[in-house]
Amino acid sequence: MDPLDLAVAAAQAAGKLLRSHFGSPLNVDAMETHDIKLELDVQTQTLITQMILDHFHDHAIYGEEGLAGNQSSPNQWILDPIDGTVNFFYGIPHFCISIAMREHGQLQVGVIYDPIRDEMWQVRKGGPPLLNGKPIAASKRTAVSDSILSVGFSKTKTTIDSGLPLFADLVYRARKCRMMGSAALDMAYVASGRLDAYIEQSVSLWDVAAGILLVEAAGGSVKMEPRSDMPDKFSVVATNGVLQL
Ligand code: LIP
Repeated sequence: MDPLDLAVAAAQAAGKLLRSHFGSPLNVDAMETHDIKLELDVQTQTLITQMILDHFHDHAIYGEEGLAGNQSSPNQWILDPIDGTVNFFYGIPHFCISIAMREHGQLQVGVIYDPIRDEMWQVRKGGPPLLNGKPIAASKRTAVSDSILSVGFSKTKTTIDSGLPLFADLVYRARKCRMMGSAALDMAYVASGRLDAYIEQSVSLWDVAAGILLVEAAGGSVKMEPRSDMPDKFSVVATNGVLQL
């Protein structure tokens, strides 16, 4: 099976599971100051993992809810089963499934699926970025004063402290600043021209992997800097490619 078609099928199956639980009582695995971990996060990753390893027995899975498969494989799937888990828990219909695959470290396919709005973003390396089968492109706005931006604060006092000064600066300069709670959807919105930029001080690769391929294919640009103080965490600045931040 073609990896992109498999990623789309897995995202649709996961989306069906999430829709069936959305708005219902949920089993909470962990309730933290600025984060919530649901049993459904693990259940959904297990569903996606099973579908992938059924087709590609020897591939590696790297997901928010853990590792699976052959970790020394050059083919690695990067999964966020529910991006926007806190939104999901509170019944806010703004969350998604994010699936990416990379070969020898090079991103090859990316899928982001919003199961409530039934919006499926997909992209293959070198191919057109698509939303529900139609080509998309990043916006052309250059002036921050004309722009709408999304700023994320992540989950810790440290990341909030480091994000506040940036937010305090941009909120006066941009037309509007939003805080939407899903890094992957923020990236998809930049790729679709709905947002002109998305900035966050601390994300994991699974939050943004599919979005990186999508934003770059849509004419935008993504800067990822590893955080020296947090292993496997990155600061990210994704823009339409022309915005003068
Ligand atoms: C979320 C990100 C969001 C960030 C949250 C959290 P999760 O991912 O999408 O941008 O602000 O703190 O990291 O935990 O819902 O997969």
